[in-house]
Amino acid sequence: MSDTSTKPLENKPLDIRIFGPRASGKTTYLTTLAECPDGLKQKYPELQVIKRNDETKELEDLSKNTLAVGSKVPGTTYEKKEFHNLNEYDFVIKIPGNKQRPGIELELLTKDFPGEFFHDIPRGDKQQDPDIKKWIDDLFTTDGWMIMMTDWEPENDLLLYQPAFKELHRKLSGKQKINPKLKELRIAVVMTKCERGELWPCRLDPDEDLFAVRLPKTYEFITQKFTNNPIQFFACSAFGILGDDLKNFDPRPNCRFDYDGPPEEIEATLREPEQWSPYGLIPPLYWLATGIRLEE
Ligand SMILES: Nc1nc2c(ncn2[C@@H]2O[C@H](COP(=O)(O)OP(=O)(O)OP(=O)(O)O)[C@@H](O)[C@H]2O)c(=O)[nH]1
Ligand SMILES: [Mg+2]
Repeated sequence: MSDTSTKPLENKPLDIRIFGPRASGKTTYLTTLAECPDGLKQKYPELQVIKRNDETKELEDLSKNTLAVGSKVPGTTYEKKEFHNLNEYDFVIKIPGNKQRPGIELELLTKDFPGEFFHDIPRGDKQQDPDIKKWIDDLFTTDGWMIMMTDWEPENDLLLYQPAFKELHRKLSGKQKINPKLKELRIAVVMTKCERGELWPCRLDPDEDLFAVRLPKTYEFITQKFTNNPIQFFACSAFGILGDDLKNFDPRPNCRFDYDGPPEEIEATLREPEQWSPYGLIPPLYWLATGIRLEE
């Protein structure tokens, strides 16, 4: 018999930061989580996503007005002076257990940074704006990071991603000398938009088949240097494919591209909102909370 009960994880909420380059799908991820479309519930029967504050409830409204009707969420505004006004989301997520995994009830606190923040990280202490430094310092007050990337610009492997991880590693190592508890900070590195045809077959082994191949320098740096912290690689797609259960199998991406220009300006929307079945949204959260990796 499978055990579908959920147990509160700890008294302490899981406080994480979601960051990554522009248009990597951070806000869409959170909006999809808030919406919890039927396709997600089919994968996790009895999954409950409770929105605990107004900002989180607004995410669900955002979904109803955008993703669920086939348009996209707006980019997150980049206003450095607004640090204290970044939205703070508060969810309770009840993930049912089964034979393979214990059910958990997880309170998730999170902030969603605008992508420009990630592009500022490699500039390092000396060149960073004092307002950006506040955002960087905030990263080290948390339990975990979800770093979201897409590989639409492979040259960014050396120009952006690896330098950003170098700077994060430098800061983290320095801070760990003063605060060894920071060695417990978990880092989930997530390849988003993996419904794309060339990525979809690789989603099951994202380390070897996505990161090592698409972002080799970044992958090499992370695996060789981030040895003090638990770090794992994931693949997800907020949109998913048109039919990923055996009865209605249809491997075409549930995605429509509306502009054939630079990657950050490509507007992707759900092709069939009625068939919305996100992939891989829960495993990074479950791992950040428990250290246990779910396969979906
Ligand atoms: N194909 C595909 N496109 C996606 C997916 N998730 C988001 N997008 C699209 O990617 C673009 C950027 O999504 P956002 O969620 O705004 O990205 P972001 O990381 O929050 O961007 P910033 O706030 O500008 O940093 C939009 O056109 C989305 O519709 C996905 O799973 N698949
Ligand atoms: Mg955003």
